[in-house]
Amino acid sequence: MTDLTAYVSNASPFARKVRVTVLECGLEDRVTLIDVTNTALKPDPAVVAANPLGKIPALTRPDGPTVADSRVITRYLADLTATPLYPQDRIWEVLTLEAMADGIMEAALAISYELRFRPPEIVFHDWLEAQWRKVAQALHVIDTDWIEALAAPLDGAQIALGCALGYLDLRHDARGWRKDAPALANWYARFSERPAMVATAPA
Ligand SMILES: N[C@@H](CCC(=O)N[C@@H](CS)C(=O)NCC(=O)O)C(=O)O
Repeated sequence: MTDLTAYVSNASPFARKVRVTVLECGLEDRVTLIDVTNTALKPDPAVVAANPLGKIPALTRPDGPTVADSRVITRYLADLTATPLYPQDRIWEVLTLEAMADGIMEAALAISYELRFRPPEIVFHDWLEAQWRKVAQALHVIDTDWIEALAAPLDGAQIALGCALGYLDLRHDARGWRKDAPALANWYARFSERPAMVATAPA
């Protein structure tokens, strides 16, 4: 029975969190994925109808309001299937690391938007570098303090981090994030081989 609909796109790292979670929770038969082209300047009307913020991912369901914001959707899907992606005994670590991964995506996406939408003559280069510093600082802290946490059974933070690193490869490969985060690079090399990551890799 397909009763849930998720608005997603191939390149969006936030939407990829949901696409990976659908697969990891075995929900492919219940969730219809609708691929949209959605930007702040040209939002998809169906996305705005589902989520007034005009952002993807958004998940509509028959028995309540649209679930929006990737980390709310992933938790909803995990809860629906009793998949332990948010284990109570380490919930604050998982939520904190997921928030850090989402923050990496936000900063990386802000760089992409600045370069894609602002006329080249008024691109604010200091601001681009300030956003990249956030990414680099977060990667350093994860590489230094969080590698042990990444060895735990699959959770929502690992999914978010995998999608954040995949997005860095997709849009900011030239920055070479791996050279300053070797342990994280090792973890990601293994994590990105999970079938759900392979199946959702941006084309
Ligand atoms: N905090 C949101 C961020 C979602 C987000 O920024 N999505 C982007 C695509 S990657 C988007 O829809 N942007 C359109 C806009 O900013 O209006 C989440 O975790 O879902």
